[in-house]
Order: sequence, then C-alpha cells, then structure tokens
Amino acid sequence: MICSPFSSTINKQNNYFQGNGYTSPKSYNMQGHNVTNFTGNNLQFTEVEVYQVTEHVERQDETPWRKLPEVKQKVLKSELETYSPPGKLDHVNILLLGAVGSGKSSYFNTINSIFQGRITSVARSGSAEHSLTTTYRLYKIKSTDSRQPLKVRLCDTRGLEDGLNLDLSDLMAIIDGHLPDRFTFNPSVPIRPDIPGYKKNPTLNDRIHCIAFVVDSTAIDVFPDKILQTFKAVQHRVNVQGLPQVVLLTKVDKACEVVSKDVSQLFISSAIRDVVEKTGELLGLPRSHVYPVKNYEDELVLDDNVTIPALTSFVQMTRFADDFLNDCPDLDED
Ligand SMILES: Nc1nc2c(ncn2[C@@H]2O[C@H](COP(=O)(O)OP(=O)(O)OP(=O)(O)O)[C@@H](O)[C@H]2O)c(=O)[nH]1
Ligand SMILES: [Mg+2]
Repeated sequence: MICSPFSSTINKQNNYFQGNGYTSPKSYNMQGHNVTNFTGNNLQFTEVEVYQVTEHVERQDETPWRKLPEVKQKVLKSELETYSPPGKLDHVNILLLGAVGSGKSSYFNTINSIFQGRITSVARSGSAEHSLTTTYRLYKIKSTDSRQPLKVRLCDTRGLEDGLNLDLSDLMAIIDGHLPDRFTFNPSVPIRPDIPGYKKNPTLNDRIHCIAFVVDSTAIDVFPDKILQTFKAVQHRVNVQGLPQVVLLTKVDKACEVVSKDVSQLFISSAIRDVVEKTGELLGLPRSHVYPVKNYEDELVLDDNVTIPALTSFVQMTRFADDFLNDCPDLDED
C-alpha cells in the first residue's frame, strides 16, 4: 500500500489527529474494499505510532557470481598432466607479467605446490624495495604421479616498477622468446642481440603463448599509471599476433574481509566481483579472462578452496594458449 497519511507535524484536535496526506492502496488485494470504506473516507486517526527501522541487515547473496567447472581437482590436474601442445611443440609458455610484489613468483609456487601435493617454495617470494625476482625463469612443473614435467611452463619475470621498468622492447624480447632460462636482468642494460645468452632465432617453442597480467587486487583503485601504460603498450603489440591475455587477480584475501576469513566465499563475495569488473575494464579484457586467486603464502597445508581457483586459472590459460597455437600460421614450421 502506498500511503503518506501525514507529513511534518499533526496535532490532536478533539479526539483525533487530522492527517494532511493521502492513502492510495496499490498492488494489494483489497478483497472488495475500496479506499473510501477502508479509511472511513477521512484521515482522522485516534492513535498514531511512528516506527523507524534502524537495523540494516547486510545480506550476502549466496548465489555465486561465477560458476567454476563442477569437476574434482583430480580432473583438472589430469587435464594438465596429459596435455600435449599441437604440432611439434614441446611445451606451452605462459608469461607472468606484473608489478613488483604482485604475486608472480607466489603464483608459480602455488601451482607447483598443488602438483607436489605439499607447500613448496621454489621461487623466492616476499617483499623488498625492488623486485625480488632478478632472474628470468622458465619454470617446469612436475606431474604428481609420474614426476614427468608438464608440457606447460610458467615464465617468471622481474617485477615492473617505476624507474627500473623493463621497457617495451625488453618485454617484447621476452615475449618473442629471445631470453634463455636463468637470464639475469640488469635494469641499466637493455636486452639487445649482443647480450650473452640472447637467442637470435627463437622458434615457436621459445615464444610466449599466453600472457598473464598479475595484478594485486588491493591495488586496483590506485594502479600505477606507468605500469598500466606498459601493460597497454604490450597489449597493443601482442593484439596484432592474437596472443591470448588474462589477468591473475592475486591477494583476494586482502581485498575482502569475508574472503580473508573463509576463502570458499571467493565467488560469492560482491567485493571481489566488483574488483574483477574494474580490472577487466582497466585492461580492456572480458571478465571471463580475469581470475581471482589466493596464492599459498601463509598456509602450511593445501586447501581445496585455494587450490581449485588457482588450478582453474592454470587450466584456462593452457586452453587459451592451445587455441592460439592451433590457429598460429607458424605452427607447421617448428
Ligand atoms: N595475502 C596474500 N599475500 C600474497 C598473495 N600472493 C602473494 N602474496 C605475498 O606478496 C608478497 C610478494 O609476492 P611475490 O610472489 O614475491 O611477488 P612477485 O610479483 O614475484 O614480486 P617481485 O619478484 O619482487 O616482482 C609476498 O610476501 C607474498 O607472500 C596472496 O594471494 N595473498
Ligand atoms: Mg617474483
């Protein structure tokens, strides 16, 4: 019922309060009554009680904003363990690119831990004034049972930072496969063909087949402009090649209190849904390419709620890389 029987102040005259507003029942089954006989055709009230609703109950909608595949961890792992790239390729290369401290090395450690069945810390991670990762690493991940390396590698780079940034030509040298494993970055020396270890004629096997922009979900509102410009410049170059790009949105536990208490709420949290949307807009990528993940960093044991989102992101990147390679004109030449 829509009604506003009085506004401001009304005083009792004789035995009633004289209303100064109106009643207009709407969307209500009056069962044969009308306004006139319902109100007695007047706005005279013998008693007036005013209630104010003071309690605002914050209800978290329990419907997930993203549905993950309804398969067990074992199935996701097995997809990666049995994966073979098309053509004569030995492996697929996924590049982790992001700001200093965004969680690149921790993502590799997370995926490696999942396949080792225990928490591992092969890549050095932590916080430092400048990038903790100073060496380019093409990390292999061994299958849980067979101990054979997966045919998907995670390529960990030095973090981007103001002043000591790898510039666009350095990043393109990495993407085009000119850098060997364990190449030590020297921010004051650009990557050029005359530096030791530079691969002059990289094959498709050496090239990057999917780029993962690693973004700290707590930094999205104050994302450094210089790093965004670097991302955009890379995107501009690789869009021409059709190279797939995704975002790994890390540190989701820090971006939402509910998730920090219970990681199983990741795809229910509206705060995380909003960060995913903002990140997609910032990098001009569809939301379906933005993967919120919690890296293993504080845990001593594996947890399905951490493992499944991380593994899902890894499977998706591998599938995108595979799609790219299947459509790549250079595939038959390697
Ligand atoms: N709470 C939380 N901390 C994280 C997460 N991922 C990474 N960290 C922490 O963030 C810090 C930086 O992580 P790294 O993996 O070293 O980041 P990086 O991008 O490799 O950094 P550089 O190599 O220095 O560029 C470490 O202290 C990690 O423990 C996460 O999902 N949640
Ligand atoms: Mg690192």
